[in-house]
Amino acid sequence: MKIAILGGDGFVGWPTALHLSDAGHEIHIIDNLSRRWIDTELGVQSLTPMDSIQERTRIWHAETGRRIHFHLIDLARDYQIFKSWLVQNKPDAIVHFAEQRAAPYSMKSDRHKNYTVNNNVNATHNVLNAIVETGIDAHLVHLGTMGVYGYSTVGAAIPEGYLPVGIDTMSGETVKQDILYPANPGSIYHMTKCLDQLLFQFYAKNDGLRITDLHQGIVWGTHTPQTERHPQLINRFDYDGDYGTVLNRFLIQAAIGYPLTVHGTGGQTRAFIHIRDSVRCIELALKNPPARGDKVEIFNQMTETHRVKDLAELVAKLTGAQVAYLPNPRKEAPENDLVVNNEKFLGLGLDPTRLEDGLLAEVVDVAKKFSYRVDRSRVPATSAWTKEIAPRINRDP
Ligand code: UPG
Repeated sequence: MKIAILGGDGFVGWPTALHLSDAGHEIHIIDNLSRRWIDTELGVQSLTPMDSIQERTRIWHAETGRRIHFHLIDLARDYQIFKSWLVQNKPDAIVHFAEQRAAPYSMKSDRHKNYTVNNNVNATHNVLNAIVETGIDAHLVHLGTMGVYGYSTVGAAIPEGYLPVGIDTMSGETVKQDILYPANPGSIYHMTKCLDQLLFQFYAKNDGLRITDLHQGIVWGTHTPQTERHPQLINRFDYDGDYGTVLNRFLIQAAIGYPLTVHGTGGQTRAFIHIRDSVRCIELALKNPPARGDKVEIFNQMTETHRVKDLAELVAKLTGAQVAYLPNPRKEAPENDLVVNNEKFLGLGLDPTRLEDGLLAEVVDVAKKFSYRVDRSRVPATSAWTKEIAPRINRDP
């Protein structure tokens, strides 16, 4: 297949590009390199030393003989350029990662809220609009989030996208209907992914677009077999208070002797997936497109659930790190249960990497190896969800 990877320079986009290139597909990365600009804005850098995208693709070609093409396009702004690109290249599939993906970054200030909404919603709408306008028959695979469901304690498993409900009619009958699971975002970033869902529903219904939305859990790890082929193919690894996700943050904190930053009681239960499984799931989704006229296909892209507190204790046990229970900078339920249905990917053959299989190797290989690159002052979470929460954040555990 000829596949366009929008946001192919990012944390999940880059290993996906390599994985799909390795599997024999023709890969075109479209990216505005915004993630690199945000590093500059925040004054942080990836834990792992990352080369330019051009250098990365050059090394991949030298290693494998395969080419990955790079196109500098801003999807939220350069609609006409993207449309022309589609007409010229006619990809069979488009994988869409091109969104600002950090909840804390999206909550930093009014400017960051506006940026996240404008960037994410425009990018998604421009992609859908351009597919219809150019008439290309590309399957769109979007990286969504488990965060669209929210984390309320209803005590029932979260289905894959759609909730079967019975609606009582005026004539006293009960009509069965599948509705989109009620959206319950916990940040401006997560809210943009809820808005994306509605855009997908409309374009699938109105224009018959073939769309798959992947509701992904929190990714941990950094390597895939392809990124390990050469030091310059290494994936990025974020540890800072805005972009670092919880388990990767705990791993690097343990490596530098920084108390593990648990928000509140750590009773929050979340869904997780290893980066290796994430790229495999995207390949499985590409191989199993919905038919034209079908409803949006939704998968829950996660493999296990854990409480934040249990993860901290596990990392502490493995490494001897201290655990710090800090005031929570976020507005979220202090405790929740979470049961997620992920039968579809398991049914398609996904064999998950379990936390207990890979955790220690990641600590040793990545966190310890590159710990000399950590700026400790960037570890605390400084982005508060509300003005009332801001003064309560303890910046130095
Ligand atoms: N948390 C801590 N300590 C930390 C960081 C986070 O206790 O140092 C808590 C946080 O309060 C939350 C949970 O851990 O309860 C998860 O936070 P985080 O790992 O930052 O995940 P999300 O904010 O849910 O976002 C990540 C990705 C996002 C993706 C989502 C998938 O950034 O792109 O959509 O995971 O669920």
